[in-house]
Amino acid sequence: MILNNSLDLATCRKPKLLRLFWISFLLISSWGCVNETYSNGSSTIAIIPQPNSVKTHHGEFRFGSQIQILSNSTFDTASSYLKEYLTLIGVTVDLNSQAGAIRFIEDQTITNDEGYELRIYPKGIEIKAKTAAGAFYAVQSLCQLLPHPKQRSKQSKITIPAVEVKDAPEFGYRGMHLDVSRHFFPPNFIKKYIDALAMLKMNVFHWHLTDDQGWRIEIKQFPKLQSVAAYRAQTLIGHYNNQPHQFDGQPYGGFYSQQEVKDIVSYAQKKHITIIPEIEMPGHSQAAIAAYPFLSCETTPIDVAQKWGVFETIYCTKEPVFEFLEGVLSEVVSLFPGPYIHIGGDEAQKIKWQQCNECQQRMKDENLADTKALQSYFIQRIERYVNKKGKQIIGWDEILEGGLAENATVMSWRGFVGAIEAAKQGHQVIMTPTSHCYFDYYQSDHNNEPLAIGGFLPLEKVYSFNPIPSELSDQESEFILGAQGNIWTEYMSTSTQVEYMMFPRVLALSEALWTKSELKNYEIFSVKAEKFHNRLKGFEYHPANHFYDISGKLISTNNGLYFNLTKPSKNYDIFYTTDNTPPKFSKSHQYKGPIQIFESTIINAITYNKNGTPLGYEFTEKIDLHKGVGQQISLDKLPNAAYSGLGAKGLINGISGSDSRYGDKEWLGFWGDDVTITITLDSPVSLNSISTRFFEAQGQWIFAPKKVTIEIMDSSGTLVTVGELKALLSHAANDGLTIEKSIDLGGLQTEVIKLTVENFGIIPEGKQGAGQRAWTFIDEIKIL
Ligand code: TNX
Repeated sequence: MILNNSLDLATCRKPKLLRLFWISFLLISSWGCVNETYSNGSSTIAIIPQPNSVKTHHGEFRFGSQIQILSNSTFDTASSYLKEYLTLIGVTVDLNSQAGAIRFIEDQTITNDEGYELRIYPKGIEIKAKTAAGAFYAVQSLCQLLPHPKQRSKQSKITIPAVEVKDAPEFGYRGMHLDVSRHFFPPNFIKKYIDALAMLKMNVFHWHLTDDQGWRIEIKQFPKLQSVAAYRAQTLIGHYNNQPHQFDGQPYGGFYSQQEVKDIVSYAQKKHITIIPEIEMPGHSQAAIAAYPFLSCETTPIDVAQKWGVFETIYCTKEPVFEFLEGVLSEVVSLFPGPYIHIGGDEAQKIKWQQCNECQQRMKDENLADTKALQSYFIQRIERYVNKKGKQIIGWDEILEGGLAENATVMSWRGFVGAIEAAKQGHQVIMTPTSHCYFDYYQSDHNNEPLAIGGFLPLEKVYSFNPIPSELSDQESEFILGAQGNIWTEYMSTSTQVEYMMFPRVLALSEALWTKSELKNYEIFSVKAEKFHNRLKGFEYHPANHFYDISGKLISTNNGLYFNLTKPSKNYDIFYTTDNTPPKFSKSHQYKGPIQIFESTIINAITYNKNGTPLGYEFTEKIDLHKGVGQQISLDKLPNAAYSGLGAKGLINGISGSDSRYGDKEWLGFWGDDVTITITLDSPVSLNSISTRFFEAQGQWIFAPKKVTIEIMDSSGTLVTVGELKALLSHAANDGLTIEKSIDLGGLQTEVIKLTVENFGIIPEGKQGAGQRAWTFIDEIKIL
């Protein structure tokens, strides 16, 4: 066997000692050192996530109808994956022979355990890695250079260009989560999901197995978790915000048997994916309580939840609950060989604990100041048990409240704050902020998008994600293990919909986690992603395609206002009109550059392919040229990162956001904060009126502000109050709605306008999110 005998291509020096195999290999090859650094996504070397170094060379490797692969048992997962792939595309493989055109080589000098080197010569392919995982990732890169099964036509020869790839990941934790409680997905789909992660060199699958709406893992000691907790009587129809709530009347449910779990775990192991099971506690536990009412404080029977949200009934802190959970965890621990068990910890309402004698007694006995400390006691007890079983716990960032369990890893979802706090305390952190990682949010703000929970997370924003919070020192950053994307499935009842929400955003996440930030480039990525889209379809996935959707942006320059149209794909042209007619596939309607805006205008635009067939959504934007458009604006607080839209400028860009969705790029969201907005005009103007837009969706914790005060600067430079907007709250606003209010100013002159927007405050009892701070959502401020 020829194992440690390869070429140092980095320097293009020819080694002195070559075994016979390699001499003949080289003599006939036309390999030349081109050193062309990868720079263009449309090149044939389009790999996602982008590798550290790609150098193309002259020549290509040509596959025949048969090939030999030389490997050893260390690389079984990689070589058998490759064999399967090649077989799919019509190449017969002879594995473990004494020689091979494809050779796996163990190389202990590769520093990163998941790193690899892949060299494609005209006469053969060489894969070097230190570990099985590294070799597996080399194979993933190689497969992306090969056709996908549907692409392969029987006649054509398969060739791949000569290239040298040297690669290793930036982050060790590269994950995706899937909620199988709100909707259940069969074992075969879980495997298909794992397949997709493997293709993208992701290495963790976070399996959210229990929640209020269904318990999905067989626990042999507690059979009612299967017979009762795994099923709900019916499911909410439409969005939670639509009132009154309606239900489909259809029983729904399912669970994974322990045999199925074992099978999935071993399937994932072969793809170098660790599964982290999540058993939620103390909140999001209504399904288990429906099966065993003694688990709650009140012990009164309840149903498995039929709608979404946060529920007050949670596990009690009495002794039998811990016995139950330890019983559950003992079985879970034995099913999952990975190092972590996720114990939830999020969104636990404490009201029942406040009213429960046993919980109050527990607080006295344990000397706990409040119910946050009681939650901390709960998690710490569970942690001790899990640690005793040889595993570590992970919890959502609420586990920081009331004191963090000793060895816990924090999953930071409510932004970056939890991550910063945990890392500063020396705890490991997994990033999954809603702002960049919630793939249940809309990916396009077009009205035709399938119903989603809300929010707005387009591909480019995922791509821009940097898992390291800027507030951390280099040393503290070491605690950031990586990140994951979350797929909560309240609004995804089919696996097709899960795929639609997952792709292409998971491609962007994979690159944000694997690739060095200096090598990231969105333009190149989007070209590669468009190509990858066909590959996904070849594997029967159902990815979303927004590559031809147009987005527009108003730009204010010294020469006036312009409107810029862009789309992710570089293929095909945009056609547009400004007279509110549909754009034609004609030279006169072709977009060549930013459109100058002189008056209020409606822009219609669409992408046509070469034959004049429209692609993607039609784009329409109404620009309302009021006196504030393109002027100076500042805020005393940044909007929440998940709802930062176009930033302050978006409040005076002449464009109003959606009336029914607060997540688009026009709306700004502030969580619990008052905010002051200052608009400075180029020169004094006479003000007839000012109008503001707010969003209200009480079911999602969004309330109109308590009050808005409007001040203007008078000629002496003093700010004077000229109006107040009050009683903005709509009492019927469980439905999402926009509140637009205007104030008459009768021609007052000013250059500076200041709006102070006072947050609603704490959400009252009886409403979703009771006790939490309300959100304020603000859109266009029209100055007339
Ligand atoms: C918050 S993220 C939740 C989930 C919901 C999700 C919807 C987290 C720890 N809890 O229960 O499904 O929002 O986006």
